[in-house]
Formats: sequence, structure tokens, C-alpha cells
Amino acid sequence: MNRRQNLKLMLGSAAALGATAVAGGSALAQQQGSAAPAATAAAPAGPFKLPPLGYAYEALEPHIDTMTMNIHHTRHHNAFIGNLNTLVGKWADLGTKSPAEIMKAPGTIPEAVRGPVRNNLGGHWNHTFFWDLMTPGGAQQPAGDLLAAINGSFGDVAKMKEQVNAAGLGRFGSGWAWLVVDKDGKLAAMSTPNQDTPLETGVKAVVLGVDVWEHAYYLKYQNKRGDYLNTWWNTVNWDKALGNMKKGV
Ligand code: MN3
Repeated sequence: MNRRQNLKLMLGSAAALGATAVAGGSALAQQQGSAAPAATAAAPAGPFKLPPLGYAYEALEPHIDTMTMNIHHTRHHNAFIGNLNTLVGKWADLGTKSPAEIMKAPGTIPEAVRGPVRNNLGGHWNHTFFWDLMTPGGAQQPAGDLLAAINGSFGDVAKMKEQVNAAGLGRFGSGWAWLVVDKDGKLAAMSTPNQDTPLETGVKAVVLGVDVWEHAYYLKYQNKRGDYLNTWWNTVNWDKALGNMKKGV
């Protein structure tokens, strides 16, 4: 291939990518008021839908960058949605039971689909929880019953954050760090691997959680998971966290 042919091929590819970006990204970009990159192809249709964020992709800047939010939502989370809609064809209950109900007792998932259902339904539940917890607004510090519970279980807010961060830093590979109300009714920091949720451990409530998969932070923070975790606290909506504690699972 000569240089001119090569250049033509490259320009053709760029044009094709541009066309895809316009077609695939327009609805979400309009909805989010964001000019960030496009979603990949639409997920297979079915009962599972990608829940919209309650804010724009750029809303959590500078703590979480726009492109990370866009890719994380439109590609990573959307991939779970597509896989779940495919899995409904193999296990009909998946389309009718609530995700939390299923994830509290993953042993009830038929063995033939248990692995993929756990991964994809867990991923859907975890990410939906994560998007809802973060906000550019809301209370900036824990208050009321949640502050009292944090002080009672950890001593103070800083010590609670240290323990959640340590759970996230100590998670080898991919997973999540959580603040939960444990079986004894105390607040506790914990971690789950992969897309496992805390629900199956018998917790009474999931108060907050942070994604520590590299895709959640690598574009901005690269290998510095600790920097991401420290900064992430600026995105927490403490009103929502208090609501999560009161609501339970
Ligand atoms: Mn993720």
C-alpha cells in the first residue's frame, strides 16, 4: 500500500467513526448536555434499560473527568444491560424479579446462567447505586443519624473514610469498596471482588460504595487508586447516603 492509499484509508476510517459518533451519541449527548464521545451500538432490547444519570457527564469535574463518566456509563454499564437482555432469554425470572432480590440470594439463580447473571446483574446494581450516590449538589458532609452512626462505629468521619479507602486499596484487581450497616446493625467498611454486591453478605443497608475497577479512574489517575479514592469523597451526596442507611436493603 502506498502512502496516498494509506492516507485515504485512514481518512475513510475517521469519517466512518465520526458518522457513528453522531448517530450513536446524539440522544445521550443531548440528554446529558454533553459533547463527550459517543456510546457504542445500542444494547439488545429487553426489560433492562440503561438508567440515565441525574446529572451531566461533566458535572463531577474535576474529581471525575467527563470522558471517564461518559465511557463508564455508556459503554461499561451499557454492556451489562445488553448482556442482561440476552440472558432473559435463558432465565425468564431475570426479567421479573428485582435485581436486589436476586443478588441477595445468588444461589437461587439456575446454575447454567449463574456466573453471567451474577456478573452482569451485580454490575447493573452496583453502577446504578454508584451513579445515584454521586452528585454535584447535595449535602457535602454527613449529618444527623448518619453522622451519629459514623461517630459511634468509627470514632469520626476521617477514620471511616480511612477504612473505606483501605478496603478499596486492599482490593487486589477489580472490585468495590463499601460502607454498609452490617448484620449487627453497626456501620462497617468492606470490599467485594469483581461485580459482587454486598447484598449477599446479609447486610442490613448499603450506605455508600465506590468502584475501584481501573476503568473508573485510569484516564485521570492512572495507577494512583489512592488519589482517586481520596478525591472521590468530594462527589458523595450525603443526603443520599443517609437515605440509603434509613431505607435498608
Ligand atoms: Mn465500573
